[in-house]
Amino acid sequence: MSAVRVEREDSVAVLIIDNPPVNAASWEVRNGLLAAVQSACADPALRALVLIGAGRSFIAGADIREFDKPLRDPQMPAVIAAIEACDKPVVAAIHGAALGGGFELALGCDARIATAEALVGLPETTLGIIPGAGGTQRLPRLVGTAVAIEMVSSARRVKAAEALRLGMLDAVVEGDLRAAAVRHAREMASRKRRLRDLPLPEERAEAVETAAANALARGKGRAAIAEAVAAVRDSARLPFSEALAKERATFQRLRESEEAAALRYLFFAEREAARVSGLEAAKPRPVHQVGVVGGGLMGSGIAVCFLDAGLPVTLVERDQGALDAGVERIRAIYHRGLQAGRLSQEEMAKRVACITPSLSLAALASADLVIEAVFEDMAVKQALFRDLDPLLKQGAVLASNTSYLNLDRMGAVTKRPADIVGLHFFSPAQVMRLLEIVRAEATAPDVLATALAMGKRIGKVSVVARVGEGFIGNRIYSAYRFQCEFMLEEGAYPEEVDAALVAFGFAMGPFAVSDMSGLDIAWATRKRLAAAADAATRFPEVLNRLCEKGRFGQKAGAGWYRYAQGARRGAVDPEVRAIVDAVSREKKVTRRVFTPEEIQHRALAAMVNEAALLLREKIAERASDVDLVMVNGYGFPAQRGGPLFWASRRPREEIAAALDSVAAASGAGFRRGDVDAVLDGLRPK
Ligand code: T1G
Repeated sequence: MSAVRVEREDSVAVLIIDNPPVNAASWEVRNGLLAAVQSACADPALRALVLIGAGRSFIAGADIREFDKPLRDPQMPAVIAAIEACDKPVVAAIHGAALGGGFELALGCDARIATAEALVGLPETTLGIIPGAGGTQRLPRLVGTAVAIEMVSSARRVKAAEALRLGMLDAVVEGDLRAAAVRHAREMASRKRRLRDLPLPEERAEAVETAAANALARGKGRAAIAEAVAAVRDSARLPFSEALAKERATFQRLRESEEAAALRYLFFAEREAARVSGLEAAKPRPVHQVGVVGGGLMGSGIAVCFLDAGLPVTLVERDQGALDAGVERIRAIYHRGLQAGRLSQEEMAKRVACITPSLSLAALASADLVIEAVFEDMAVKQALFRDLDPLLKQGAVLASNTSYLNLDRMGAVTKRPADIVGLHFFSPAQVMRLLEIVRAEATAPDVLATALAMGKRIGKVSVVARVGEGFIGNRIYSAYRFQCEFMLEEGAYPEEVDAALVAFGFAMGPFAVSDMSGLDIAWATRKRLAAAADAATRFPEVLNRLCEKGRFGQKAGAGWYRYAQGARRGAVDPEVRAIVDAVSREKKVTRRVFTPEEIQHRALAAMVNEAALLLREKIAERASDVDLVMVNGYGFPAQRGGPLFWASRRPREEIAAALDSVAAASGAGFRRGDVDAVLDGLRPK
């Protein structure tokens, strides 16, 4: 079946784009559209055209799957040029998503009609590219340069009501979209309104400068953001055709970049992560009410995730003080949203009104999903599960926010182990996109399906992990931390390791992160791991020395760095260097200089190796799941695709050499994963 079919309504041709699931503008769609537009424009019996999508959307953008290869002609600019060359008005009828090339096609039309639930935007920079079919030239002619810069650089998806207000749409219609669009096309008669012919709206130069400065600051050196800002600014500096050609050339160049390849990989990895073995026939259980036990930092953030998704939340705490503090934390989160303009006063009031505070677990009797975020101790969690078991209704899902405890042991104290699942949020829970869903031995398929559906509903990137020490993320991050600390004993200093990994793209290095989260937590974990480890396992020493001196990080004014009162950025502390030197002397290690690249490769190779081990143990379902976890939960730079994707693009011998240095540093206890087999699955064919 052709991806584009044409139906006639008297003198109006209706071109229907039909390429499920989201009408991505594949070659078949572009080819079909060009032929249909050219034939309709040449037909004297036709006075106007309407473009409309079949199924759930207009066009979700170019077909991203085609981006690894040279794009086949006709390309989208040719389709749009045919529409602009046509002397009959062409109306875009938008429902669902009109994103990227889909919205650019609509901008190439003479009018844009949409339903209230439509979503429009140019999110190309999230894929490491810029709009390549005229979006950076036609959008400014509708909304002005400053707004266009904000839109293209933020990759924001805009709801129909706001798009209408901004002039991106000509009308938002209720009821039958097609009929409204055909009516609109008829009323346009032979009137063309090509955006390319419109002058840029008058606007204050400083508004454009401010928008550009904000975009570049937000873009933190990301190539696509800088290129997008420059392209939009070209709309005011260059003749239309010249700017259009320049935009396309930039798009093609960025499309072939490593950054774009990495971001495409992550796009599809997110969709792949939702496909979990054994769930093919499983149906999620309905969730209309949620219970959260524990209103601390994590519990309050978790409650906000559900409230933001429109779900009523019963928040339970052990005493009034703690309960009030929990509700206050939620209010504070919304207050910050209000001040930042992310939500209105009404919206805040509506969400806060959906909280039911309670001091009794019995208040959770009608909840469909209950998640605990209480103190991270097995006995405390088992006691809570024992108390909840007889109280919760049949079929309720009972979840734990534990970040490492054994879920099988937690479920074993209840009569409903099949209803138990781990929902491991990352702090701050209402901000961090990652949700590690932990599958216990007994977790029923429909409970796992419920967790995945809930993850999508609250806008998280959900990745399923099996029970194991540190699940996916903490386990890999621990291996990374170990290597970074071993390099201290061999010659590097914390600020050098941090600088090397920030240069690689991490927002913060491991030692600055450690100071922020507190060294005492890692110390407690180390002691627990050391107690269970065999004698051959080597443990780094410097952290212990710092903790023995009470240097627990920012909260203690000193950790790997020293912090002035209230400062969030630490200063290099000679005392730490002295401690590091002393440990090297005690271990009779001759200190040596590390290059930033060696630090990067060694730290990342440790991640890669641990990933190969946990994939072999089936803790994670697939390599791309691991990359999603590290990018969305541990600050791994998205433009690098994740540790496994990054390693799959490096020369084999380079990775092998880095693994050898990890093995040498880790001692006799080191276990080598089958890294090559894992990377071969990702290496370009
Ligand atoms: N290309 C190819 N496949 C796509 C696709 C696309 N653009 N968008 C979605 N899919 C697939 C997806 O992989 C999944 O497949 C299925 O559709 C459902 O998607 C020239 C160059 C539209 C909001 O960045 O944001 O245009 O897993 O699970 O949650 O300037 O998909 O079922 O096999 O995400 O309802 C710009 C990307 C492209 C939008 C729907 N466009 N898509 O969300 O479903 S660059 C985008 C989305 C561009 C031009 C440039 C979302 C959605 P499968 P889904 P959803």
